[in-house]
Amino acid sequence: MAGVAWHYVLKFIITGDAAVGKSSLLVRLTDQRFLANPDPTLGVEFGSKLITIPEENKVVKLQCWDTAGTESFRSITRSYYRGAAGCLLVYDVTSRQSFVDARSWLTDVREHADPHLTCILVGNKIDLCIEDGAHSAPGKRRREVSTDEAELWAKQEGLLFVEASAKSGQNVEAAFEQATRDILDKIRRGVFDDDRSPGVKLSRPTNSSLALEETGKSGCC
Ligand SMILES: Nc1nc2c(ncn2[C@@H]2O[C@H](COP(=O)(O)OP(=O)(O)O)[C@@H](O)[C@H]2O)c(=O)[nH]1
Ligand SMILES: [Mg+2]
Repeated sequence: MAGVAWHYVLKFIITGDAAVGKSSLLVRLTDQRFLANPDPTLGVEFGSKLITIPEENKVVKLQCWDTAGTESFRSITRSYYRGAAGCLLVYDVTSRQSFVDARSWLTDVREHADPHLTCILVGNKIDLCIEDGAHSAPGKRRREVSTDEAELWAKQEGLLFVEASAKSGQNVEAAFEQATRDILDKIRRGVFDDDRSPGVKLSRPTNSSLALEETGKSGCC
């Protein structure tokens, strides 16, 4: 891998109800920190992170887009979803409503994004849950969505699944890695290509490894 900054650039989108922790997951991924009182996201925010997938001997640059806009006006979604290879569909394990609403976010994703996009369902805020049988404690909440129920729904919908905490950092990088492995597998199988993945370009450099580059690369990343 000498001299190679990255082998692939993959665009990820993060979607789900307001306050489920989308921005916090992105900040945890890119900055390894957690803000108890983050500013609400204005429009679309962007974060970038290099990750290594050792068994593939590949370095991948994740470009992650985090929204607020779609929470109140979903009309910008088309441009937001365009070219995304991966999606984090986030709900809060202590909010049943956010899990119910994940269905309509998934409908939006299916309507606007590449049909081959890899989507991972992320149950966030597991650090908040009161353990089974434990009494309530300050700052803790009852879990409203069981792991089994979410896992079953994810399976039915063909989604990957993980529970995570932006606060503790548990499973945050793992969520992105799991989705990235799945995307790399699709690239290997030729699922993503120039015609079917607008905004994403596949090319074969001379060293015969596949490179995935965004077309019309902007200066932001
Ligand atoms: N305890 C806990 N709080 C979280 C977690 N993720 C986010 N939060 C809090 O939930 C609130 C909303 O988070 P934010 O990232 O702005 O949500 P967004 O609207 O989906 O982007 C903030 O007060 C965060 O500090 C988590 O994993 N655990
Ligand atoms: Mg936000």
